[in-house]
Amino acid sequence: MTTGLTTSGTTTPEPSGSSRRPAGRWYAGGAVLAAAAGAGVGHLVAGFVSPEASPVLAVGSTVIDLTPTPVKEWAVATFGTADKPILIGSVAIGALAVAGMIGVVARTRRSVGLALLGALALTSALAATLRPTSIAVDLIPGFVTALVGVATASWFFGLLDRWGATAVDPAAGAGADDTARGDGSSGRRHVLAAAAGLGALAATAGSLGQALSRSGSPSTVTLPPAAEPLAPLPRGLEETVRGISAFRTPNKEFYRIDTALVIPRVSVEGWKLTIDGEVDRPYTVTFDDLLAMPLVERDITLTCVSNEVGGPYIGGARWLGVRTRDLLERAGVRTGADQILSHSTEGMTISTPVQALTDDREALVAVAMNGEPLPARHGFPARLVTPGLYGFVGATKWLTRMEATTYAAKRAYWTERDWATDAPVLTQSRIDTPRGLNRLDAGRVVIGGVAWAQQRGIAKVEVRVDGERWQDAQLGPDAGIDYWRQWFLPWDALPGRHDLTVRATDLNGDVQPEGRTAPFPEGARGWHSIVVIID
Ligand SMILES: Nc1nc2c(c(=O)[nH]1)N[C@H]1C(S)=C(S)[C@@H](COP(=O)(O)O)O[C@H]1N2
Ligand SMILES: [Mo]
Repeated sequence: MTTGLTTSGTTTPEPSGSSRRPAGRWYAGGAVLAAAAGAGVGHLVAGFVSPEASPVLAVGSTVIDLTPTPVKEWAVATFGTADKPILIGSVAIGALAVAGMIGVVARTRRSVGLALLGALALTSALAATLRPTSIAVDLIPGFVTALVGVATASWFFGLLDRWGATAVDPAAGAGADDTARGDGSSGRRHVLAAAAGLGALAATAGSLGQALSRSGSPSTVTLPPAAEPLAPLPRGLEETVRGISAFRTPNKEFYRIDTALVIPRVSVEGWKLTIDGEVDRPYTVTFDDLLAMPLVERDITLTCVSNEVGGPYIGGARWLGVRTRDLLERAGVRTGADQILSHSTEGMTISTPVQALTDDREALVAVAMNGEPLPARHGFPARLVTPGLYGFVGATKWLTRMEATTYAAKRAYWTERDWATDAPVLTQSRIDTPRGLNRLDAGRVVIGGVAWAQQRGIAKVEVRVDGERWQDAQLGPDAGIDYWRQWFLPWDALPGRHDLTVRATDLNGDVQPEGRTAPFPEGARGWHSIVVIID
């Protein structure tokens, strides 16, 4: 009689022979490897059916969707663009840790453990279907993960059990020094080989899946020239003022903000843009149809509403695209519709006033950025660019549908998360050089930066050193009211600690307000101020 069978009902009797099983850590390790193998194969399958539905990514995306806005803001502010790798890493480590604990359970309660492991994997299928963008096939990677995870775990646990049964005292030493016993040592070798196999399966399947979801499109498209080309952008101040933002932001340095954990890889062949909803003549165009429409060039500065005063989420580019006005006129937006709800291939929804997409500002469905097809991360093959509005209400990437509707009838992704419904870009200015807290030598220092007030234009930029009077900065070249202005002011710096502050005035004569507001819900206000130390 084992003690397990003689104890009272409060303890569940262990299955016979359980005391001869290897220690719990072997089961924990096996469960971790099985979970990794499951996730790896799930990731590979997702590469074929739906990259977004990869188990870890699906959970990560759902975490993003469910995260309260202030926490999201904090994550962007703290981790910048590293926020996504950090999130993916945390989800993966968390899931593997849970799998490890389940492994310990599975040592004595096999079916409970396997069921828990399956449930863990199925949360990723659940997460994938909870996404606003989900499609039926999104269930597949999670199910495959569960299937492979449970099957390999059950197989591996079986090896452990058998090893335990054949070794003389595996529970004590987990078979550590049973080399003298033929059975025990071959059991141990079996187990280690199986573990290595599971690890290899996880790594190979995972990296194949990664390669698959990366492969896709851009590069191959050739774009026709603009029907209305612009003169080349004037030379910017960056050639003379060191440290100032380039007048035109190179694509590689352009900020990226979106909720996509994997950059959608959209192939032009399959891509379509549909214009429907409250319109008289709904229609759908292919990429070639779009390129056959008159293409115009526009210099537009794009800004994120989450940009803090002095922050980096802004860039200026020359966009090539079709006027949204032309596209919407062809469909005939009905009176009464006040919102265009744009949809992206990965399910984002962004609301833009019909007014902003049909008036003289000439918003675009852009296909090129700075002379190249849109990079995948910036919305290939087509995106919305609306001058004067923050990106979250006018710059839908991976655009695939523009639905005419009303603000009363439909709410967009960010609106549901309490951001402003309509958000014109606020006048702002930023000191790029010197950098805050820099130490500099006394003498001539050039203070420089950028200022923007899309749709209104910059009239004046002023700089204040400590408590002195405001001095007018010199403005750089002008590329229109929708584009930022560079500015600079030479300064004879004396030793000591100095506060430098900048403020801009728009062409309406409105001075940028001093009082700070947080980016949420409609953009940050306030003057950018830095401290420099002069030696
Ligand atoms: N599909 C999609 N489009 C999107 C977003 C997104 O999350 N998904 N984010 C928007 C936001 S908040 C901004 S600021 C701009 C940023 O564009 P960029 O990444 O090209 O700079 O894209 C907008 N378009
Ligand atoms: Mo944004």
